[in-house]
Amino acid sequence: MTAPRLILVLGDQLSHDLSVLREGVKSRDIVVMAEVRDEGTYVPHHAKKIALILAAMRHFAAELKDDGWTVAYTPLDDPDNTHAISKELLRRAEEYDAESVVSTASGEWRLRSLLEHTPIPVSQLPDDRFLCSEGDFAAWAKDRDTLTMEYFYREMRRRHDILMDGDKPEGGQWNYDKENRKPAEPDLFMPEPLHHQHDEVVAEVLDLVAREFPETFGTLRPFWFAATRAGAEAARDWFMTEALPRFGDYQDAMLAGEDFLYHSILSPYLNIGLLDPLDLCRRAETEYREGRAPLNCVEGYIRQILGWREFIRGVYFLEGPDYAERNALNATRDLPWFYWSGETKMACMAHAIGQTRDEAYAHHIQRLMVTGNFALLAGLDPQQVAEWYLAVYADAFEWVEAPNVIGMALHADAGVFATKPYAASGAYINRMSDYCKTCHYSVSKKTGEGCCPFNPLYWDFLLRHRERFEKNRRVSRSYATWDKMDADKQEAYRDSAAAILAKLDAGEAI
Ligand code: DLZ
Ligand code: SF4
Repeated sequence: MTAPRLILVLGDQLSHDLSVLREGVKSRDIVVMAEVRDEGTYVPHHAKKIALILAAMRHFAAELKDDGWTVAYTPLDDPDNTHAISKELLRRAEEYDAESVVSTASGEWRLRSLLEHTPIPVSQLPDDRFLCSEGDFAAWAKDRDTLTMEYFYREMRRRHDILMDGDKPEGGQWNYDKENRKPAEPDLFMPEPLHHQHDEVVAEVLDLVAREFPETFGTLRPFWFAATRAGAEAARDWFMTEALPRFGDYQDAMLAGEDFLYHSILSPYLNIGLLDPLDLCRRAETEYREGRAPLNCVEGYIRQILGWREFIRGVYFLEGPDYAERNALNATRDLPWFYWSGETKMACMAHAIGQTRDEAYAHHIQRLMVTGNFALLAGLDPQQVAEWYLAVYADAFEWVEAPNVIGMALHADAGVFATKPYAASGAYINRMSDYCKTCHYSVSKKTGEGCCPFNPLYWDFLLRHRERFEKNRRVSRSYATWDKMDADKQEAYRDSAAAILAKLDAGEAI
């Protein structure tokens, strides 16, 4: 029999059909899994995110053992732990007399490169848990001037035969987004996501995280994420019946005190491999076909998974290792401390950040149009902002976080796929939420003391980047509005923006 190989399984690769497990030989190879400090601290991950990953890794390792694999598992507090993935591989190679390692390619350029440079040869197989391979995405993108998610999505619908009526889209339209922008009203019957009971593994991991990462961001307890496949599947079934039928209508809405609305909260499970993307799409489609959920909700949900999620990953790997370093708008302002503390008088920011601290979760519009929009308008350094998003969300891994932050929210990639900067004044937040009602600032006040900071910062942002954006058809109207404004009003906007930015620079809370 040939020498054993090590099979590396990372903390976001917890799927039984992982390419490297399909390739491995149970009777010969050793699965290596390691809880290491390097992965826990390359950004200051949210305590709940670390706990979810470690608890799910432990459950997955137990499932592999039950399935007949030999698993060399290093707990975080093992005295022999070297606290780095590549060093753990070397240690295990010596222990098991193995000369090579196979892995499924990581979702981050950083780890891919680290594994390439490990002294023992590591071959990295494609991660085919995604529905569009990196090669297929590159072929689709080749010869296109602009990368448009909508066209990619249509091809994915056809290719995977999801929500199709022959060769036409179900219902006659590909996209029902126009129906999905309703502001929400408080509703006594709004569903609460499933809260999973702790088992022994979770209880032990929570103690471990509290002990080993005492300074990390975020509230650890109460902890209600599932850490097993069965738990994640129960959360999936809950979403399909309880929230999907209203998901679409209110997917962009925000309400104070309602952290989840009709969102699925499945992305943390999906992104570590406990759920399968095609299965989610097919189950959502069944809800529509059997008359339990309307088409606009089901299509909107499927678009997030089959369209947006695959597209975004395609962009990350197509654009290359420097993608996360881009800063096309030369934004250099430091991330204000209130992104970590939540201590700001802006109610929208305080709500989005406060719930992020407590739940390691905020939905897409909070991320894009509140914290992301503020970062764009205030000219915050994209790398500091990206690090924040990567750290604070339980579902954040760089393949998904970087394009959403660097590309979509901050336009720091000069518009690889976003045709305009997602800049908005307070009016947008007021339309989509009830945050402004209780805010220290007045959303209807455009300038001066007590004005909503988003109002002057919006104009200041557009003016700072006039050369770049004024010919953009999707923004040019705003420049025309500015040009028609009285000089006094223009000056008041400029002065108010300068005062807010000066406060940020002085480290003062706003
Ligand atoms: C995010 C994370 C954390 C916090 N801890 C571990 C760990 O201890 N061991 C491990 O194998 N993976 C961990 N991960 C996930 C990796 O960082 C992940 O594979 C990369 O972010 C690439 O997506
Ligand atoms: Fe946010 Fe402005 Fe509304 Fe306050 S007034 S909640 S800062 S948008």
